[in-house]
Amino acid sequence: MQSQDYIRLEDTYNAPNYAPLDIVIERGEGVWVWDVEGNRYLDCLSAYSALNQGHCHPRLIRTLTEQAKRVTLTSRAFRNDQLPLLAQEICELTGFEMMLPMNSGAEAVETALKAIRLWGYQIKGIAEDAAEIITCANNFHGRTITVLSFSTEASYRDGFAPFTPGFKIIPFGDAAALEAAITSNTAGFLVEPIQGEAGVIVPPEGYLAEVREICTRHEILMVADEIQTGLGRTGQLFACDWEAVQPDLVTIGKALSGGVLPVSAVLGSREVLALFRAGSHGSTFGGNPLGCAVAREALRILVDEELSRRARELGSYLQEGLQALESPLVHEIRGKGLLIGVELTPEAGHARHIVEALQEQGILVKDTHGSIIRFAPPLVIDKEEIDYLLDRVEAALRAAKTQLAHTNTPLKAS
Ligand code: IF1
Repeated sequence: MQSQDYIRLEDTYNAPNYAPLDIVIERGEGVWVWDVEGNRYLDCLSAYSALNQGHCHPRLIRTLTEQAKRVTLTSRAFRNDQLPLLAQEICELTGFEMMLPMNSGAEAVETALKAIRLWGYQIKGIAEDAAEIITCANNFHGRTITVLSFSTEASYRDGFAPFTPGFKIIPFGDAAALEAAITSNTAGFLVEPIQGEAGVIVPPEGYLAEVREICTRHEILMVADEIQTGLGRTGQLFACDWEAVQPDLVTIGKALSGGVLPVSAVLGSREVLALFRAGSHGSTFGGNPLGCAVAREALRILVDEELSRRARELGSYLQEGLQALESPLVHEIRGKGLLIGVELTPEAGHARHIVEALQEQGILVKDTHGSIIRFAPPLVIDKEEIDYLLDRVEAALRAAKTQLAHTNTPLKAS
């Protein structure tokens, strides 16, 4: 079968809740993927930062297959020999006291929201049903109805009402707005240290430290969603580490399994996470031994291969390289580590055009909000591969510029 055959099948039998690029991936290794025709591409999306350790890392595949032969799932009705070790290792690595394992990122966020409310009622003493949680405009925390209740993106929300009450939305990056929004019923503040889906929006320096201080002073929980920014992506284990901030709760997912299986977790203090009681929360697959074994190895790879340091150094190298292209079509380059957003000028037209040109050159990236291209390759990328990427970005931007000069109209998405 050829790519077109797979695309036709997918479009016939699979719900159309995505508009993917027309590339059908068959195989992946490190930073590279191959389509069914055998064309090779440099993956600069990393499944939205889930593949920090690269595609099919040999150590992860070995752990996966070895554990799969032993036992894959016990449910939490019984104990297994992997969950306790993951919990211990993750706490020792991150400095948190406890973990609560789930599967998808959205589930980890839902879990954190439940933890905030438990703490609000039981510890802070908020009156029944009155707890409020503050969140930020342009956030992305997942797709469940409760999480969409505080999304500000119409395309994610439309048609899915009624929503869950109890959320307040303030501007991102504005510590004064947080302070002003807090009432005696506020239990927590949920925030992405860098807003990923919004277009790699980095808050003003000092924001996270100020948020920490405000949350402590007003006795509310600071909850950082590090599902996209965590586990090395921004050049530190957590993006909050850039400001030496320890939130009360952190959600992680994506790269926790190195892109092998859905494994997510909430990390936090005993004071908060020990409020869950038997029966008050759970998941059939959460904490399964296969996922836990893979996550343990994924974390060891992060440490052994110094992926945070790589992201920091190679991220600067890539950002500087993009800057040095001095393309007139680029409005701004921003980000931290290997989470980089390139915002095009209005003149450049729809970013999808450049994304498709890059695909033809063997580079996989994704546009967001029409004008932003996200570069987030696996953290195992090396300097030569970044040079390879920069050459092709330069060519794509130059070709787009030339085409613009000829047509004199902004490029449209095809
Ligand atoms: C999609 C975006 C990225 C996340 C943060 C929780 C979740 C995500 C900070 C939920 C998920 C994803 C999911 C994927 C696309 C993607 C995305 F463009 F939509 F926003 F990464 F930038 N918190 N992000 O970024 O995790 O339940 O998906 O495991 O929904 O299409 P999940």
